[in-house]
Amino acid sequence: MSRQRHLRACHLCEAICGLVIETDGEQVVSIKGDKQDPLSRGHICPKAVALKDIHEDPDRLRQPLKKVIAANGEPRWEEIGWEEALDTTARRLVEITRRDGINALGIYLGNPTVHNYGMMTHQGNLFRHLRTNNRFSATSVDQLPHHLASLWLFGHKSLFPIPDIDRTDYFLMLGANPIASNGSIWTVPDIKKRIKALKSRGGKLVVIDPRRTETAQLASDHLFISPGTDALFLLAILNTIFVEDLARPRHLAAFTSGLEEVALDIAHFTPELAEPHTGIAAADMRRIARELAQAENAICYGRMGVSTQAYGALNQWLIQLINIVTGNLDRPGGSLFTLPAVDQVSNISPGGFARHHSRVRGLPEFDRELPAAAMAEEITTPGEGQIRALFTGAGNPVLSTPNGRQLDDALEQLEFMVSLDPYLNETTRHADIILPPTSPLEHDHYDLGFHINAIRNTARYNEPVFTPPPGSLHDWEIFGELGNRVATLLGLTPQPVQPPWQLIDAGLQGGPYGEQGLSLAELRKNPSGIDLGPLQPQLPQRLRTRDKIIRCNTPEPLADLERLRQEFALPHHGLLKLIGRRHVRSNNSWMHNYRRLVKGKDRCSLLMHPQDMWPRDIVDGAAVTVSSRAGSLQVRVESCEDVMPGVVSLPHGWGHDRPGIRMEVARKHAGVSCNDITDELALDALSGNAAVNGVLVSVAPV
Ligand SMILES: Nc1nc2c(c(=O)[nH]1)N[C@H]1C(S)=C(S)[C@@H](COP(=O)(O)OP(=O)(O)OC[C@H]3O[C@@H](n4cnc5c(=O)[nH]c(N)nc54)[C@H](O)[C@@H]3O)O[C@H]1N2
Ligand SMILES: Nc1nc2c(c(=O)[nH]1)N[C@H]1C(S)=C(S)[C@@H](COP(=O)(O)OP(=O)(O)OC[C@H]3O[C@@H](n4cnc5c(=O)[nH]c(N)nc54)[C@H](O)[C@@H]3O)O[C@H]1N2
Ligand code: SF4
Ligand SMILES: [Mo]
Repeated sequence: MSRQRHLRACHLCEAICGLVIETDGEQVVSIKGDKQDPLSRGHICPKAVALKDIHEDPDRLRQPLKKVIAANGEPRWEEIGWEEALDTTARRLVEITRRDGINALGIYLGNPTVHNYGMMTHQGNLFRHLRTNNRFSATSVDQLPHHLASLWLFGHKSLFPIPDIDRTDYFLMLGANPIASNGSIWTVPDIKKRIKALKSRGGKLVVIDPRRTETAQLASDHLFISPGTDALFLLAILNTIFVEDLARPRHLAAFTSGLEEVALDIAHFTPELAEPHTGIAAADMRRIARELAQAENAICYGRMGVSTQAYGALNQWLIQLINIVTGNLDRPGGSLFTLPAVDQVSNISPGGFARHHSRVRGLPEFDRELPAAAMAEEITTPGEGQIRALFTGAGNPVLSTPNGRQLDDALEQLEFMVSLDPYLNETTRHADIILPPTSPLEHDHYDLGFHINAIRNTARYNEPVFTPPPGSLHDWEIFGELGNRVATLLGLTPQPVQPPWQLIDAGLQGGPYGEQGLSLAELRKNPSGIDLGPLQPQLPQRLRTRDKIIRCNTPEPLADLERLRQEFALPHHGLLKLIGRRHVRSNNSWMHNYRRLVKGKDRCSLLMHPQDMWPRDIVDGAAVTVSSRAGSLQVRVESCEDVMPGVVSLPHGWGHDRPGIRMEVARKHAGVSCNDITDELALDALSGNAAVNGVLVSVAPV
């Protein structure tokens, strides 16, 4: 019998569930939840089993590919050896940056980077030699506003207050659908059970969302909100708390300043002002403000829907101010900071904002990265600093960034592109070289990215399930190899590349639990993970601000109020607003190649309220054209009373029928890419984050 039982955390989403994986030789026999995991307690979702499919997928690349242009001009891919792939990549990157300057290199890193700890620890091995200003990542189509709010208020981009759902009485949730997403900037496996527990102990969950989502259906109360108007709602809540004298910062008062100024500056933003724009009655806003402020413990939390929209940074800042004035920050049953075993807050830079700007549109950097919405124009606009070579790693920006069609075209203009990715997909088809790493089950795992956002302090390390095939390289090894080649070409001395687990071991031993003996050896002995206890109040010590004070009167969002005031003084545009949606059997753009996840009814449809269909002569199931400033697409409409009238919803990450991709299952379930019509000019002007929600569109029968 070669049957073996392996313990491994799932890295596919932020819930980091513990898994028990049974194998027989090279085959995965079963994948189940690990009941011993102190965080996930046995929970898994349908994606966990897809780890087997990823591992076994015949389309997953196992060998580097090089693009060769045939005599008829058609591209063809040739498998090449690692030496040639790495040598060519290093040589081309150095040649182009020597000739045109360092900013001729663009870098885009996608979401799986943060789910793969070796990519986090080792990207610097390459990029410290290539310090370009043209760095981009999925951050600016996602959580950039959260980082800014944390930087401004708490002094570090990664100090995220985590909703303590298991101990709260009242939960106000905006623009999040954890039943589908399994939580985000909030590692909360088994959310359904936790919501049910909250309700059965008499607590309340109130969801504010333009769609009656799977989460909204479980909530005590759901209110539709018109996309992009949350800032008015949040201001009305905060304003009511001040006006009705409900503010009670409790222990936070001792190290918080500037609230009086905020109260004055927002006095104009009443529930009556918000009502016609949000679609929520002023009386409901007052009621929610009172309930939130008077609950013993309460949480205000907002995610993608309030982050990737025109007022993302203002929203995230307002959410934290609400948690502060109600005294619910740093309080059990409110939102607390974690104390992870490897403490990113102590190990990485706090981040900075607007220290330089993008060349073409003058958009601000955050944490040395520029908004992804500016990538295409930085490739196509001639002049000094134009991107001529691009490195993409674990990203699919053609499907995931606004106006992806424009980027799709722009990538063809590059002189050289290399992609660190296991698939030949919509983005990597433009590369000259694709470098495929080992499969997830072939490398070890420590969740450097998500223990920091978890509802309980825990730590878990797991060995690889399978031995990597001879000659294959992990993502971190590829970074190490490329880094050393680039260093040599630049006349520097190559450095030995330490495996990432050594860095984790050092991080554990030097971390907050190191003195109690936490080390990699301890984690190896406890492969289901070690429980480090519930989240604890840690303020003001945990703050990284000057003098350990939370300064609430942050100039940038306060100045942004003027933009809000002006926008909502304009007459209504009469267009529909496009929002996204997530499904538990999907994961952004890259998990559509596994039969068990895509089978069944086609999920890439446009949800539309019947009230919006009749006047346009649109019937259920019809093909419609959806148009925006950026472009148009055709898709099947699905009549749905769960979206707010005036709103249409289309998931992102589809559109797999482009020529030249090698993902056969995905191609058969192609769908359309929502980001063909999102707009690279639609941004949160304050942060530079893409506004992929609330895009103005018109819809007509085909
Ligand atoms: N199954 C699955 N899980 C995932 C992912 C996935 O693709 N599939 N992706 C992962 C990633 S990368 C992330 S970042 C997280 C995201 O995690 P979540 O933010 O929890 O997930 P979303 O489903 O994007 O939820 C956004 C919600 O905002 C609503 N919304 C849209 N516009 C507005 C608005 O203007 N105002 C308000 N109030 N609401 C609005 C939408 O209707 C939607 O319900 O999920 C992660 N988990
Ligand atoms: N309209 C709209 N657009 C959105 C969103 C939305 O809600 N609506 N959501 C946004 C959000 S939250 C995010 S995070 C972004 C995601 O945007 P991206 O990160 O750009 O895209 P993904 O779809 O996650 O693509 C991941 C890529 O990584 C590869 N990959 C997977 N695992 C590994 C690995 O271990 N190593 C390497 N080297 N590669 C790997 C996959 O093959 C795939 O090519 O999309 C954003 N775009
Ligand atoms: S919820 Fe997320 S972490 Fe848990 S099994 Fe599903 S994909 Fe994996
Ligand atoms: Mo994301």
